Amino acid sequence: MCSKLVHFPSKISPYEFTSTITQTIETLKKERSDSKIQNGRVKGDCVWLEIPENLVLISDIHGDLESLYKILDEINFEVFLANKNNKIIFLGDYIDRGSNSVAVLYTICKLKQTYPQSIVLMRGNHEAVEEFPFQSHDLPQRINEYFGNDESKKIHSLVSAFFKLLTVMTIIENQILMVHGGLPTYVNDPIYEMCFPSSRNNTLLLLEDILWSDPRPLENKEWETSRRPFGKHFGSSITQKWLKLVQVKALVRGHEPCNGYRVDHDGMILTLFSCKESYPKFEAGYLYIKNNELSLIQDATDLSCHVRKLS
Ligand SMILES: [Mn+2]
Repeated sequence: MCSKLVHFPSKISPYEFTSTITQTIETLKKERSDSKIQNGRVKGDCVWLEIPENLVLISDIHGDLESLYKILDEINFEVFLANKNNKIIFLGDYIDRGSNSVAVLYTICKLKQTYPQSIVLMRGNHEAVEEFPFQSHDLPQRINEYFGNDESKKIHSLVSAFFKLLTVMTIIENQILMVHGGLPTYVNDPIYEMCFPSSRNNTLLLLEDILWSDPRPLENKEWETSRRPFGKHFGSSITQKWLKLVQVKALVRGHEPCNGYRVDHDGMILTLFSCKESYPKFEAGYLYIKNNELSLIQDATDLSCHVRKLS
């Protein structure tokens, strides 16, 4: 157990959970309306950051509280987050599959509450079930088990409102681009569209690819249909186009189990995966990199040297 996570009750009351999510919703709304975070800007669903002093990237957690606590302990999170020039960026998929989705949600909200300038919470496909419904989504059941039938409907709709405020793309200027799943294969100026959506349809098309797609080594085609219910498989020509458009050296994303990390598309993509509980055949990892190291990287292969695996 992570002994240092202040004010963490062993059993979260419905009131404590509800007020924490509500406060986090207010924080995220304010961040969007102010268009800013320490050393960065928030525009629509995008966050732009200068290079942080120290950067930690945490990918899929899927209700695995133990892995999340291990990472927070390893990085000495209280000291790390007290410095507003440091950032922890979460790549989404906080819930489902693991045994402790409720406590994971509570923890990430508590972190955002306590250190609003140092935490970026991104959206994963598991946080967008209303837009892209799929089977094997167990959050409603977990909420029901934890808080009981009377409270669960109200709590679930509050959590859904929180999910809609999570951002979907983070850019560390001139260095890396981050999304949960993959890169959109269309729309003329996708970045502009993400920041200033022209229509809900366009936004949904982009959102589907960003939250659901996976990179594959495709030859002679830009993309193909995915094995998943949504999104696509995108090839390296799409990745190349995006890295040039955004002027960054690599894409970092999660969404696929691997042994902590995997490098794709000739060193253009780093896939990170940060949980173990529901994926015992894989390893969990997170990225920890200092500003001088980040400015020196050439590609995702260089970035991968800074992945730390959980024991
Ligand atoms: Mn995912």
